[in-house]
Amino acid sequence: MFLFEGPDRRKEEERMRSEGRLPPGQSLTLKFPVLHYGPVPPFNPATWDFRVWGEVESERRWTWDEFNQLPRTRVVMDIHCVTRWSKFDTVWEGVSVRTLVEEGLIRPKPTAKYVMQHAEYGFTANLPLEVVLQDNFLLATHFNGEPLTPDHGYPLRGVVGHIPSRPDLETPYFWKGAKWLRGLEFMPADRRGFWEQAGYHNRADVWKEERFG
Ligand SMILES: Nc1nc2c(c(=O)[nH]1)N[C@H]1C(S)=C(S)[C@@H](COP(=O)(O)O)O[C@H]1N2
Ligand SMILES: [Mo]
Repeated sequence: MFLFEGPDRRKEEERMRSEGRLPPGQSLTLKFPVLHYGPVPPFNPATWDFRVWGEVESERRWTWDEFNQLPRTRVVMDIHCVTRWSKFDTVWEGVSVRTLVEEGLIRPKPTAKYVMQHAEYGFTANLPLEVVLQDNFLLATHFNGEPLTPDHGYPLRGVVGHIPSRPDLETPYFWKGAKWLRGLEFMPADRRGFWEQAGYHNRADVWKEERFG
């Protein structure tokens, strides 16, 4: 993956290492690799919806048009894949779950402790609620100023990454963001998602190299 990226890659990698932004065991890529299990799903804006259910005061369902009326947020993050590539200063736009909670658009019950992302074809990814409410987790529609491409999750995906100015935020590996996202389930207890059931680490902290469970 790294052989043909030229001399810029190594220079950039050294810079990130010296700035303390390269987690252990990771290499910088200038590309944006595509990784997922199964096919890329079609998108039909007339039938697509986004649902919120489980440990919430009232369940929610937004159509694609309605989802696009929600308050929007832009986040710049470094993303770290468990397969050892890292991509720096990636720009994401979309909807912050924290904002939805602050605006009362989602009202988690006090019993809500974990969140499952539910994507097309039954793909799932679990995170603690406290991580989903952090500034480094976003329901993203856009990458680097453009709508997501189909293979990166169009029209909507979860993303989680590292904000260099926010070392206080827990940073899980990038698989903890589900592409082709269709809903969030608020849960009283943890359940393992797709890759977590397949042997990957449940918490997946990049700085602790929590790759496998
Ligand atoms: N729906 C879905 N989302 C998914 C996956 C998947 O298999 N299905 N794989 C995860 C994994 S393992 C990774 S590393 C990232 C990769 O995202 P990318 O293809 O945009 O680089 O997506 C995550 N989200
Ligand atoms: Mo992955």
